[in-house]
Amino acid sequence: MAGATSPAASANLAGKSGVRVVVIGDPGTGKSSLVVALATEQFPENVPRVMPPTRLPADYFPDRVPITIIDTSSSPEQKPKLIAECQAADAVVLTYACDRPATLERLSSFWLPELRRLQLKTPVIVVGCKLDLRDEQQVSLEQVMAPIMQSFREIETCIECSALRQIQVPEVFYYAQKAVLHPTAPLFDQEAQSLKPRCVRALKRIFILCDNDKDGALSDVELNDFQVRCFSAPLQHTEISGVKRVVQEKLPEGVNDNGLTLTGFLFLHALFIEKGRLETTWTVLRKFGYDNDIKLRDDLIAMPIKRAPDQTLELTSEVVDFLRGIFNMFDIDNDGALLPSELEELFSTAPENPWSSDPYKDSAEKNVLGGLSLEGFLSKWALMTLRDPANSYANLVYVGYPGEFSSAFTVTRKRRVDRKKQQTLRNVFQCYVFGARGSGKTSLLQSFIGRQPSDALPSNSERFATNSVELPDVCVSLTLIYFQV
Ligand SMILES: Nc1nc2c(ncn2[C@@H]2O[C@H](COP(=O)(O)OP(=O)(O)O)[C@@H](O)[C@H]2O)c(=O)[nH]1
Ligand SMILES: [Mg+2]
Repeated sequence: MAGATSPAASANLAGKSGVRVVVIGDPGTGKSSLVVALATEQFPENVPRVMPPTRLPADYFPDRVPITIIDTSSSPEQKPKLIAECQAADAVVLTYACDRPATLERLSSFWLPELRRLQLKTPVIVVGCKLDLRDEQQVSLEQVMAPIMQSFREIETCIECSALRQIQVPEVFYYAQKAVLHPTAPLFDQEAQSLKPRCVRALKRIFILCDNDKDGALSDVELNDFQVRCFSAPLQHTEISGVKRVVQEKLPEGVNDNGLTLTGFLFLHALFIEKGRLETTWTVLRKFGYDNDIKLRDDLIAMPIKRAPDQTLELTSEVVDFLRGIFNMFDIDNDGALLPSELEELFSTAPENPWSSDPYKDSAEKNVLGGLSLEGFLSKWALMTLRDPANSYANLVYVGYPGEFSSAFTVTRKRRVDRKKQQTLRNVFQCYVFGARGSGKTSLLQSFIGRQPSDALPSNSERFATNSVELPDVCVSLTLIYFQV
């Protein structure tokens, strides 16, 4: 489809029609000439002070995403416009002139701090213009830029170009587009020179999903299936052994008799990223449904179930069975409780442990070792489902639940109907007690848990109560959960 945005790219554009690049920098550094040279493939003898917005067609670069380039003026009266353009941009091209070292100095003394002051998260491409005028005796670009890139991590790439000689002009905007579509920051920690935790967690989940026989390694067949799924192209036998050889040379534990291990898989991705091949890792992540924050895309976890305000969602027995299964799988020491370390391992394929903060943190009883019982574990899932079904579903998927949203949750009957029939099918009840601090809310709820008569329970059910949770200031909530047994 001509002019269409590729699915991988559109997943990242969040509804926008293309990438917007703003070109900023000191006057006379060559901004406007750069824009004209790109659009016309010629060097303009005379350029207007500021070029009107320039649109590159979608097929200009292989990613098939249209680019709009915004030229700017750095005159004081244009400052509000400059700021507005920077705020609207997906990437910033920041220029200096190779023949004027003062303009290079101004990057760290003025421009980069100014962008920081605006609290922009946009990637920056630093461009040395007028490469044809560069003094050959000068130190290399790497030497000049290394300290600046060290202090300003928002710089994605630096490059030199000449609009006059048509050297590396399209490359400037290719890198700008690449920085938007395949950003480094979510994947790689430049300081530590390692994959970021969220990236590791997502890749671990992908690895496990591809390890069909669950032997902890990707065999040649599994590697090939992975390649076909992500890149729509099979791997040759020699390519597979080549990849494994590279890994094994650098990291012996990256490969074992069964194939590529998780360590090896992660090492490979770190290697791609270090070599600037970010699009490889991004393509893999996007194929498995991840967005730019390395979370599952909203449309994949959106609630397809319509419900009235007085209806809530509860776990189906299918999901409860699944959760019992993973509870037992991660209860390594088989003591009927998940220790904090076992729970961390269970959620190690999710972006983070969803229960590490309130209101889930202390919402279920723990044993003396800090272990969470099956009852407490299920209660937390029920509580999360009650409060935030999309997040609950996302976490089910992260920990390996293969089913659809609609098989994970059921909608309770409307309260109105319950009242008329004087009977409820609900298994989860949440009550709130309001009152001033210290007036006895928590003790009231605690004694309620102890005293509730068992004949009030639905037949054939176990009752679990999450601990009461202090909500801001004047409210305490208690969740009572019944599971059919
Ligand atoms: N030699 C050389 N001169 C250039 C190049 N690019 C721009 N210039 C010249 O530098 C001056 C300033 O360029 P301009 O595009 O107006 O800079 P702006 O103020 O940043 O937009 C003009 O005289 C251009 O002809 C280049 O690549 N090589
Ligand atoms: Mg100009």
